[in-house]
Amino acid sequence: MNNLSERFDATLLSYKEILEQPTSWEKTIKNKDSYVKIGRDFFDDGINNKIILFSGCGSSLYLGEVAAAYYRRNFNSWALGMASSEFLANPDVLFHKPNQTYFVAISRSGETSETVMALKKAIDHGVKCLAVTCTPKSTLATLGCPVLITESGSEESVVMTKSFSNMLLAICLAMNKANENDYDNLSKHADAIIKKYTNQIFDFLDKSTINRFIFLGTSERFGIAREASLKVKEMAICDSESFETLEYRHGPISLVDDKTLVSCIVSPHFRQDELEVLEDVKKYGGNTLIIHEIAHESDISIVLPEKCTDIEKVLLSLPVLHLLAFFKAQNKGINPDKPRHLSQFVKLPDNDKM
Ligand code: F1P
Repeated sequence: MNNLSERFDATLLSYKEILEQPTSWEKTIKNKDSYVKIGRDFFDDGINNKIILFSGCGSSLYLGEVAAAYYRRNFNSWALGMASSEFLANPDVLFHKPNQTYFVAISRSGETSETVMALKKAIDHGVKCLAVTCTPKSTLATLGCPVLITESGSEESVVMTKSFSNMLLAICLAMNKANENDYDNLSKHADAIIKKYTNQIFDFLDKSTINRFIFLGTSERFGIAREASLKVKEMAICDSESFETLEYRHGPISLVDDKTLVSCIVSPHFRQDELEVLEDVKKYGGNTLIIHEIAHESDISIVLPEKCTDIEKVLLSLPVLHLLAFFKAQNKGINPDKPRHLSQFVKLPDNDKM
């Protein structure tokens, strides 16, 4: 990676935080027992047919969507990720069954107005709640419900990268569906993937004139696609969208041209159908990036270790997608540490009144 670091600013904070993911994950995994303890009382407390609503804003919303899909898969029970503002606009609709509804509020800062207010509303409605944050002394963490704290995910950048993956990891650990040795090699794999693909991603963006980014995925991977799309907007100020993979054919594919990059985080549960969408993209002259455990014909093929569990593969897809957004920013001469119009969290003007 040495000569590459002469071609972009490797001293940037967001780059440092993207690369810190493997070591920070190790720290989060070491806290497994404390997460499992909190998670047992919440996710696995023996109450059947409950509905879990994950709430957040921006990246934390997409993280909630990934967590909800992971919960649905593992508990055969219903869960949804929703924007915190929905709970402010429709509290009586969403909390109409307080005995069956559980609520998870996710926020890196623990200060985002909508998420703090949504948690207060859930508590007021008598719903069982859990908070997830990287900031132990935040408002969210001190409202009185149990809290999953992921301090190793805390970051200085405005744009969320390692906070997302570490909070996701903590939530998955809290659900306690892993086998004894799962996650043991996760950090090593992440390091290897970053080392293997950094140059390739940089070179591809350097040589091409991509100006439209599309991210596709299903279930957990759809939440990742939404997050990857947000990274490109925030870091590189570039048009980007995300879709459930097969939805892409229902209209949006009409925009594909040689300046379009369609990235798909391919699911082992839906591989063939997703790969066929990418073949269509190629047919219409677009570029493709495939993240999967088997190498496939594409402009960039990121191969994940086959032996990892499904959620490990989901986590391993994040650093390369972060790098894609980061390098596009560098390629456009934009500083991703100073994203336009954005701050670490959004505080509404009437925050204190609510
Ligand atoms: C959520 C968030 C970020 C976003 C931003 C404003 O923050 O929406 O995802 O990048 O600039 O805040 P939080 O609630 O997770 O702290």
